[in-house]
Amino acid sequence: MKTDLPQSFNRLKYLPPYYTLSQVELDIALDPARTIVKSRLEVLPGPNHEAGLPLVLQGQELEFVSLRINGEAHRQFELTPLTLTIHALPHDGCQAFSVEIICVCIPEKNTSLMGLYVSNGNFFTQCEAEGFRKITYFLDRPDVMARYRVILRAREAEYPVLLSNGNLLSTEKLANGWHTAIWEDPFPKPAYLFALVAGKLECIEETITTSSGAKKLLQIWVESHDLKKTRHAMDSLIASIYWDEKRYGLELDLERFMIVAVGDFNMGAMENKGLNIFNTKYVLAQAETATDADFANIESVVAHEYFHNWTGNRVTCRDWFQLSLKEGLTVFRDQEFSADQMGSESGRAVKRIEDVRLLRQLQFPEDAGPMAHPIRPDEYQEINNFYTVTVYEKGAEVVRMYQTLLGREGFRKGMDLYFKRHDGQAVTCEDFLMAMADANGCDLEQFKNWYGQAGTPTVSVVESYNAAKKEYQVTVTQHPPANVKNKDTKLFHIPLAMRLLTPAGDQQESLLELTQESQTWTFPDVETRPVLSINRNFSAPIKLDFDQSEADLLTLFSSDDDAFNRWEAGQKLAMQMILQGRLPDAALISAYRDLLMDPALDPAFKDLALTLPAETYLYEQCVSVDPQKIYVARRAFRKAIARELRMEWASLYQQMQTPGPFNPDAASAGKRALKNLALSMLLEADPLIWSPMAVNQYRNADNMTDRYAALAALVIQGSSSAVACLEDFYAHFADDPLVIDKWFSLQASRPPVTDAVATLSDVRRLQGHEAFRMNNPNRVRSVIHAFCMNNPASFHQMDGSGYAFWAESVLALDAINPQVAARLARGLDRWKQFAQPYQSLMRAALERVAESETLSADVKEVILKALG
Ligand code: 0A1
Ligand code: ZN
Repeated sequence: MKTDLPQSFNRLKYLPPYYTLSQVELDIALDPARTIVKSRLEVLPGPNHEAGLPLVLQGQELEFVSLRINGEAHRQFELTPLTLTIHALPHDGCQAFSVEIICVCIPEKNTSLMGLYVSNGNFFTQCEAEGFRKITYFLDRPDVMARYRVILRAREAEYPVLLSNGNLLSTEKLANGWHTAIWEDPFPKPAYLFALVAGKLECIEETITTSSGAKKLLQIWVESHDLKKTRHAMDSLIASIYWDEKRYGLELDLERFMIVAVGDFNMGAMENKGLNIFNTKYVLAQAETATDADFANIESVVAHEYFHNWTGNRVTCRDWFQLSLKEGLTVFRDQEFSADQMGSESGRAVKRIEDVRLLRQLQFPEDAGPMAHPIRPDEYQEINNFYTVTVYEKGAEVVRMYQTLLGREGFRKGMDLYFKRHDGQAVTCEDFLMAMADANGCDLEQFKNWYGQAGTPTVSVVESYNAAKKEYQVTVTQHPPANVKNKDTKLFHIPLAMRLLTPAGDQQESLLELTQESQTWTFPDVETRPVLSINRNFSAPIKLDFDQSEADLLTLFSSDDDAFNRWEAGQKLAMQMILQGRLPDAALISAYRDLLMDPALDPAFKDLALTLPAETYLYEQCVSVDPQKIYVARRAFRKAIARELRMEWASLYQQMQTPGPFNPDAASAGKRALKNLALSMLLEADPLIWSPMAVNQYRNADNMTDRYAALAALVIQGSSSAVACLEDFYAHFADDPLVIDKWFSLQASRPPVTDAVATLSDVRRLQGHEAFRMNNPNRVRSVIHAFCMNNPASFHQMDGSGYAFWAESVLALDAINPQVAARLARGLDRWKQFAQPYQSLMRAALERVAESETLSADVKEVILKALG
């Protein structure tokens, strides 16, 4: 292992900048092999300035050409691989001065996809968090905000479109076949929000009028053959703009707002000011090629990036420890938007269930593992590793709790004050909390602890009913998360929505605020023993330790008026039985049957209620995980539901057909979801009988949701028709990379049919396929990540073959794209939780990666923390 200790950054060591910038001028001559970047920076002494301090700029993988200060060549500087330090500044740096730098970067060699890179012949940038320093030497930190004026130059035939942030001032054709475009962004911004795009792209556009009566131009830029797939993204953008006006009084502040799609992208999308850059996966959709889930994801990612225009761009983060300030808040906003778009109360509940399921499946394990961190971390080595489900999804839960505590109106008051105080600034999570507190005249001191402590708290509940006094008591106790016990843990402020369910229905919902370690609440005049419904709508991101009887859980499952808790009771019943190796008993089957056949219930809710807890969530309930045992128990449980409810599945399959043209709205999507659950259950029950119906659906579907669901059901059952359908699917969609990603990921995440080793050999075969690309993140994720992180039963093999494949893949990817490699490296985070021999085999695989001499900072941090 390399012995040099990784550099680590500490939140408490924040210092305001010594120097800051007012104006940035960039002149960029785009050439894949040699892009020349000329910058002119207007530098000012910063809030922390002292006379004589050098100006230290960040730069990475750049070729330095020249430096001028106030127009004169300047030689007093030092270059290191990561910095340019400029000494002997005019007036000791106490007055404004200009810095002009010329440097060169090589976009075509940039496989990290950070900074300036080439994808399918076009240029794109990704600057968050620290990519701008790969374009030019700069004060690359979010609390340095400047106005940008950008001249882009390129050969016109190859790069007819030249885009950057803000407004287009002018364009010009030059004599040598080159052309230029000048862009100016009126809003000061940190470098991480800079973007440029150049190449052969086309757009759809719309002009809308916003609340102040101003006209705004909206554009979505894609390769020309994808234009037909942009309508849904445009509709989502327009809906987001109007929603933000209505819910928060926030108007689009630019004359022009652009979205550009790129096929090579590390993440989902990026909120660069006025020029959002998106992974194609979150822009392109058509009924024939995108599933309902894709449509929903596009709607929420488009909204997310748009909402960042205020929560992230107008008010940004002081430093990267504050990342959740913009991400938690913006995820909360996009969740609320998507919930409203569902168009009904039951739709809102469905969205909430989906969000919580994701949180528990991904964030709870993170919060219990070696990478656990508070939503505002205290320490990091590589900031790219902190774009986590904790910062995003738990961060959103924390923001949601403000709303639960203050009410929607109180939350809105807090938002208004936040913008009034901080528009145009780079601020901290504490500033947000203070705006919420001050706007509502309340004390949120204890609430702060949600920002500083890692781990998921457990809340235990003990109830008692005194029939003689007609009195019900509940005692609630909070326990610090097990993995952070040793530190002096502080108590959380936990909002618990609750209601006592009684036959008379006479008890109202109330909010218990748990601020002490243990509190008891007494309820008088409760005529009969009630059933407690607590943490309704998942009002706090906690683990509930409540030994509720199966009879009470069944009552909740069949009649709780809080849809989230109704779903939750069903999950808990199923989870307990699976972990005990039991099959569903008659009472549960009958509750499932009643729920499925209830005409008043939303089909999307039924689908979620009959979807079992994920294997990885089941792991979290075990002290020592045996992945094969859990897989077998869960699968057997599922098969029992499939068989016992055959008749119901068959009838739902017919009832849930959605005739007429495809509509991606929530109601139709819900019906398709339930229909396709029915199909997969029928195949689970009797694959031989029902496979032909799946083949039929596969062939005749007019949309990807139905086609893919049928194919998946066949592949998962190892049906003899699966091979031919897979071949047909590939032939049909070979030109569409996003659909081919689905083809790869379906095969790589197929659970073991007979023996699991077969899946790994399939994965190796897929890697040798002509369409596999190791440098395209979507493709890599659809094969390698899908197998290692989304197919636990095939991955966790007793011979350690899955782990060996993982180690080999982490190392191979790290040489190409450290961020994508580091995500994969997280796949063994929870190794200590596993039984033998898995645990030792995982450790050996981690050690094998750790031994590499050439690990990136990204992968090194993940691996060393896992082993540490
Ligand atoms: N701010 C973006 C996420 C993002 C972060 C880093 C990226 O490149 C490494 C790209 C996108 C968002 O929250 O959508
Ligand atoms: Zn975001």
